[in-house]
Amino acid sequence: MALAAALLILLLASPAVYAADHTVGDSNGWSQSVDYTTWAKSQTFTVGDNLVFNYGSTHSVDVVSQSDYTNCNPSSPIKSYTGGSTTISLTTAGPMYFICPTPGHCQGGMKLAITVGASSPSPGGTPPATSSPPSGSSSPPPPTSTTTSSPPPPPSSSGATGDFGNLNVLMLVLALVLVGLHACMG
Ligand SMILES: [Cu+2]
Repeated sequence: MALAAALLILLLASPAVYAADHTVGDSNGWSQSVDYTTWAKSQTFTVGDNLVFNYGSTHSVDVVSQSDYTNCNPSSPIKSYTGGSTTISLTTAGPMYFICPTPGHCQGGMKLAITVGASSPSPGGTPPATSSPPSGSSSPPPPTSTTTSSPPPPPSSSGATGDFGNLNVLMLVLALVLVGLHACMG
């Protein structure tokens, strides 16, 4: 029971810790043959995700300001990456701008603007409620027992009102059997 609950909690919590990798340009990578405006629109960027740049030796990745993105100005990058494979983790919500600083490449389209959304809020809605018996169900009438030795019904953890009557009958039968056995032995 406790294990099942723990597993359920783990299952519900897992989407929150899941981080997506966004490969820039998909299979085309970071190159001069991709419309990154269109590509960016196809993605949903969330804090905790990673941006993966794959590129050839003639390219680099600069993180730049919005105006440097707009003007293709590579002279004052916020950060510069080289080496052919760069993974940038998206740690803050808001816009981010990238250009290739190789002369002419940004003007040719190697520029990327993304908007990082805040990490997903707590899982929307409450989990579907487990089946519960209707609260208005009529409870069985109090058992009228003629035997004085009938023990009270033990507290049932299942608590289903439907089982209550059956259990009481069972206990009554059991009590009668016990009384009969006692009479036989005595
Ligand atoms: Cu380039």
